[in-house]
Amino acid sequence: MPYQRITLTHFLLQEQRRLGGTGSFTGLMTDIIFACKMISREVNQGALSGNLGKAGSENVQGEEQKTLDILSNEIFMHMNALGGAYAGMASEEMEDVRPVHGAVDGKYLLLFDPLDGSSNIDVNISVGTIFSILRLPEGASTIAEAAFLQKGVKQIAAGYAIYGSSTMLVLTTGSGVNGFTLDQSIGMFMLTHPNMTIPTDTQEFAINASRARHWEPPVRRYVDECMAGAEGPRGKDFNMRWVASMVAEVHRILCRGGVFMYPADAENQAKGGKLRLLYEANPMAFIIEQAGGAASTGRGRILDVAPTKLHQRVPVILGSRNEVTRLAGYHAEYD
Ligand code: AHM
Ligand code: MG
Repeated sequence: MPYQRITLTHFLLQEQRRLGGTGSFTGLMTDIIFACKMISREVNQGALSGNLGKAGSENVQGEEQKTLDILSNEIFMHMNALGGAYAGMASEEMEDVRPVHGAVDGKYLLLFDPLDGSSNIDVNISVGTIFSILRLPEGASTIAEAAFLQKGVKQIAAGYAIYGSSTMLVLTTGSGVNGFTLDQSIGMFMLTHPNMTIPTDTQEFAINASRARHWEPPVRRYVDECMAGAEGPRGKDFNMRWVASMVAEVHRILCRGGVFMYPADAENQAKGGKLRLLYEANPMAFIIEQAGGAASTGRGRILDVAPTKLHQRVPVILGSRNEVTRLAGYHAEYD
C-alpha cells in the first residue's frame, strides 16, 4: 500500500529507537541522503546542465575524470562536512585524506566513490554513489591515512545510491539490507525494498569478457562451464550481463541474484585488480553479505583484507553464495 510506506528518515528513527542510539548516526545519514539527492538531480539533468563530458584532468589513479565525477565529489564532500559528525573523509577522486575542518568532535570517517561507473554518464546508463562509514580509531589524534586503513569488517554502515530508471538508496548498518526509492515529486526516499535477500543459487553471471585472454585458470574454467550451459558440467543454462557500473551489477544481484566478477588477471595483477578496496569492494561486500550473499577475492573474504594503502585495489567476486563458494573452490584447486 503506497500510503503505508515509510520514509528513510522514519526508518532511521525507528532503528535509532530500537537500538537505543543517540541520534548521531541518523544525523550523519541525513547529510548522505541529501548529497545523494543533489547528485541524482545533476545526473538526471543529463545534457541539459552542460555537465556531461570530460573534465580534462586525471584522478590519483591516472583515470580520466568526468565533469560529473568532480562535481559529485564536491557535493558529497560539502554536504557531509556540514553536520560535524565526520572527522575525515577519503574519496576515490582525491589523492589524500581530508580532515573535516571544525569537526573537532567528529567520531566517524567517510569513504566514498562519488560517481561510480562514470564511463556510462554520457550514454545515459545507470551510475551511482558508493559510501562506507568507519569509526575514528580510539586515540587517533590526527586525520592521517592510517586511520582509514581498517578492514571491511569494521564498517558500521555502507550503502549506495543508484541513479537509474529510478533513483534508489540501498543501506546496511549491519542488520540486513533495505532499499529506498526516491519519490521525485516529494523529494523523499521511501522504503520499497525491505530486507533485500540474495538467492543462494543463480543462473546469471557478470564479467567483462573482453578481458578473457588475461584471465586466470579458475575464472576461465568457471566462465567456460557457465557458457557450456545445460550440456556442460553445470547442467543448466546461464545468462550473462555486463553494465560496467558496479552499482548496477550489485543492485541487480540484490534484486534477483547473480555473480559479479572483476578478478585479478594477467594484465591488472600488478595493480592488485581493478576495483578499489575501500570505496568499492568493502562497502559492496558488506551489503552483499548482509543480504545473505558472499564476497571474495577468490582467495579470501573481502571484508578480512587488511588494507595497506588508501587507493588499494583488490580482485572482486561477489553475489549468490553457492557460486562465490564454487569460484573460491576453483581458486584453491589451482593455487
Ligand atoms: P570507476 O569508479 O572509475 O567508474 O570504475 C569502476 C567501474 C565499475 O563500476 C565497473 O564494474 C568497472 O569499473 C567497469 O570496468 P570496465 O570498463 O573494465 O568494464
Ligand atoms: Mg568506482
